[in-house]
Amino acid sequence: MNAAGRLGLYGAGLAAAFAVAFGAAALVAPREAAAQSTQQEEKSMDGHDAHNAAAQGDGGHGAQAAAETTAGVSLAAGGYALSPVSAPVAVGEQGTLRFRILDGSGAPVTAYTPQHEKDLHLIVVRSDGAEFRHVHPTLDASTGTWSIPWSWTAAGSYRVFADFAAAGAEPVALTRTVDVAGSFAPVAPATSTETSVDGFDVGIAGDLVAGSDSELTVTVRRDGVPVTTLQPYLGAFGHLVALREGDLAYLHVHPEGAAPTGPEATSGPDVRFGAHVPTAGRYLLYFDFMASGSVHTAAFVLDAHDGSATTTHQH
Ligand SMILES: [Cu+2]
Repeated sequence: MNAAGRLGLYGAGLAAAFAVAFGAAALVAPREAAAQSTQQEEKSMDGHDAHNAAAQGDGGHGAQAAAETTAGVSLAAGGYALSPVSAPVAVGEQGTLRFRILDGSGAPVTAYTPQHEKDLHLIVVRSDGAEFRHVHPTLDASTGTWSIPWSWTAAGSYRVFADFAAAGAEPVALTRTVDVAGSFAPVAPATSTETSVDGFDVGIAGDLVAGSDSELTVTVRRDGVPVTTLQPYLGAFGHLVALREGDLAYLHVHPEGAAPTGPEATSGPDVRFGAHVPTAGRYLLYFDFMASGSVHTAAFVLDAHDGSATTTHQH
């Protein structure tokens, strides 16, 4: 499919909410949203002195650089902050993971705009990329406290990401570190484009090019047979979270294909994504999909190439 067709599909497949939802994060993938983010960034800079100062200090290029290096790596952004995260302190301890989102005055946020059918997406991953979880906690609207039953299965230093849009505000992804006592042997992520999960064989194809829009295609098979019965999950046939190795900068990548037409709709075996990665280097990718009535997560590791090294684009 040519670029124009792909963009068209993209526009049709993504609800307007997607563009609004992810317009603020320069890291984020959708082409449409990426284009929009530039405009919104300019607008938002008027209200953000620090951001403005950073931009001016770098001859006008700082805004882009600052946005690309800080998205999803801070506990405060966009006028909101992630409170300290309360969770069990040791492996195996049954408890609750709790936190609040605070506004600029320190008051807990109790009203949100749903993104992909949820008010808040919680991503938890160990610093080495292992132990990934993508879950949806419950909001106590009277206190603004988010909570979810929780226990750790492995020790280590974890990053917790809250991906949300407060009512009337741009979406942000805020993050904190939570340490879980005990010894752990970190896993060095090696490049991986094929994996097996819950009886499904899942592969990812495509080149990640720093600073460019890259198309990634995930393919799901079972016993060698393409799976064409992928089910809608959170308004799409799959969700892809990408984290940059090193600082775990957070990218929520979204499907390029048409959205499910209803709860009975099915798709597969391919799910396509648009990814915009800010820098060369290694990325940890987590593909959540629904099949046979339950959610599965396939993990991949891809290296992004330096954009300047690629002079021609081949398809
Ligand atoms: Cu989610």
